[in-house]
Amino acid sequence: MTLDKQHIVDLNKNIEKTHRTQYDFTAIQLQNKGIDAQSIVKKLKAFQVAIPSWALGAGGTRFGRFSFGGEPATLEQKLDDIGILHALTNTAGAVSLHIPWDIPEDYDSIKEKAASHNIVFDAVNSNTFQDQANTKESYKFGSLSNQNERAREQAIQHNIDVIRIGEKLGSKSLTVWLADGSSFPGQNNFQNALLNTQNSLKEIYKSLPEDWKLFIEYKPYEPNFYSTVIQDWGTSFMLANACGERAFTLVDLGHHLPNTNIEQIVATLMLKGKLGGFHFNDSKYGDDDLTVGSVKPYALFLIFNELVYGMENNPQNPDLAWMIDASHNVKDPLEDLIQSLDAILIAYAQALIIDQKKLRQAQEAQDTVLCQEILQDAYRTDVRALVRESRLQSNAAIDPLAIYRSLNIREVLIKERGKNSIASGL
Ligand code: RM4
Ligand code: MN
Ligand code: MN
Repeated sequence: MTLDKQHIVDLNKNIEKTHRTQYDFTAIQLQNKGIDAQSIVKKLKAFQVAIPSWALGAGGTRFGRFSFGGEPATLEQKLDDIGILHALTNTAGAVSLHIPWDIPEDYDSIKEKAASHNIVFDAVNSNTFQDQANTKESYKFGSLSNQNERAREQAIQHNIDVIRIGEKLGSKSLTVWLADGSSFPGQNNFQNALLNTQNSLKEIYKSLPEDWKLFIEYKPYEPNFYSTVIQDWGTSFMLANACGERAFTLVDLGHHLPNTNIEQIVATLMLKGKLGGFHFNDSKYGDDDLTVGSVKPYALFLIFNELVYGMENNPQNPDLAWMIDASHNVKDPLEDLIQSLDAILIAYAQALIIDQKKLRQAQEAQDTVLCQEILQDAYRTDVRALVRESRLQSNAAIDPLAIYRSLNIREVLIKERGKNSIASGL
């Protein structure tokens, strides 16, 4: 199904008046602080987040997978789902493909379909955490780090194949996330595993087109529970440096041990010009892949503060590849993604209204109380009207979730695709 933009514009009329009152109030509040609301709205309108092709279906828990109706069974249908999200929010203008879950059969028609929804192809993701059909070597004991040279070669070749697929679609970056590690002490030689990984990544890097970037993701544990080869940002940073200037670290919010200061990691990487990609989600314990902002919204705001600071002050750092990396086991994925996109823009807007000059002065005066006041004043400002205004100005939905529900989109998709369609993914 394709959403008619005019339909959204018409439905907006029902709440436009209420919205206008709220927006005017917010704009005056901000004006009193010397902030131009329109300039924030402009930045919100430009912010685009890639939707991963594996997030449109039901995610599997470790113990089961609970389907819901109308899941997209083909890549075309996944693009249609992102098209719905983009029409409603104007924030989902990109897709990130996982290979081999989503290898296009007909490149031209896939490109046409994406273009019809105004969607571009962002980073392509390789997958060496599962054995693929028709491959000789197993990744049970690792891929790029495997002691078996043939398994390493196969994994390197897979990454090169993924680059070639991405080239045909207009992608400009490859994301590598490895499940490699060990579950028991003594199982692996740490140094060999790290060296193998470094050499393998350098091989992949050699095949990277000139205008491409390589993103190296890290994660402390899972699926291995004793050690992970690329366990933290430092290891990723070291490997990115070993590869070269087009290799970067990728931060996934769920890939940290509880209470890690992620905002400080962001600041360090951006200062060094080495933060390349960013995966949004939320978590209580680990790689929980929950809706963005659902558990720790203040932490998200503090992270955005560093991202905004870096985007404004670190020209040495490239533009970031933003993506939502979430899994939807309980909610309708489209509703969940609408909530995530909203939470991202809210945190971004809150970070944009921090008075950086005043904060700097307070820091210099060593006035800790005032520093906290400045941050929390921004966090406690209701910026939702700015986010809504950014959507209204883009002919997207003032309230995307309400329109999604009022149009019964899930029911329409079930009618189109059936109750039992299954999306590829985990
Ligand atoms: C991993 C990691 C990767 C994603 C896979 C599906 O935990 O976050 O980015 O590609 O999950
Ligand atoms: Mn991720
Ligand atoms: Mn993850």
